[in-house]
Amino acid sequence: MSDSIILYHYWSSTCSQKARFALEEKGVPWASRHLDLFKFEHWEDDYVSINPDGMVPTLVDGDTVITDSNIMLEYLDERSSASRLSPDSAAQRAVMRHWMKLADSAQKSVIKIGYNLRIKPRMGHFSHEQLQEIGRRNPNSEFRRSWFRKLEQGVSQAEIDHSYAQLELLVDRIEQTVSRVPWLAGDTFSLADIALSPYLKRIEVLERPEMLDGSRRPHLASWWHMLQQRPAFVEAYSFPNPNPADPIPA
Ligand SMILES: N[C@@H](CCC(=O)N[C@@H](CS)C(=O)NCC(=O)O)C(=O)O
Repeated sequence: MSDSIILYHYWSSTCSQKARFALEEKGVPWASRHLDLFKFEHWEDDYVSINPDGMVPTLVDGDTVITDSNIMLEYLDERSSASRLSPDSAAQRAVMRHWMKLADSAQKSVIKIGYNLRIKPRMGHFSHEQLQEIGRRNPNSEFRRSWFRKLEQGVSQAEIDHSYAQLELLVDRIEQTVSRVPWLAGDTFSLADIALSPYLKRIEVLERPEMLDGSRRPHLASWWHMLQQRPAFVEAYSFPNPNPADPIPA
């Protein structure tokens, strides 16, 4: 095992945020390898040789390479027994994993909604032809097809509305849960809270932040407040944006 874990990540990628949050909660020293997704550094050969999908994050721990953020969370928690982030009971761990799956669905929703708001403006200085050229470097044929579909057709209002409806279901489910127990998987803070946190943070900067208002969802609002007070949250989410010219500040 190497001295330090290496995390390849992007400052505002939701999956990177949850990986950083878990690293900080576990108190694990880690070395940052920041990849600028809008300089397409994640599609360069060296990186693709460790993550064939050309996605962030990737966690490298000696010979162990993990390319999925939920799996990173479980790996980090099992790797050391300090500050356990999984409940003791099998039943509560099942609940925790269910929330982690819901976090993956939330990621799909925020990516759809964020395309016009956050992705397109960051690529605005490229011509259409340049973007077509760049897109051909995407190493995963399925993701490449989806990248080109969005480039050529954009994301429709119907898809955006559907994604917001999915997020509404999610925040309702959170509201119901944390009206009964303090944390998503029960009595203790867990990987479930970590996994959902980037999607709440992202909702704040999309077009319907009122979804999180205490007047609408009081229990969710106090859970979200409590989550953001954690020193590990503050550290993970304050990773600086290395690009001062980025048109999207948060
Ligand atoms: N299942 C992966 C998904 C990773 C993922 O979707 N990463 C996004 C950033 S959050 C990415 O690298 N996007 C770059 C691209 O699509 O080109 C995980 O949970 O780590």
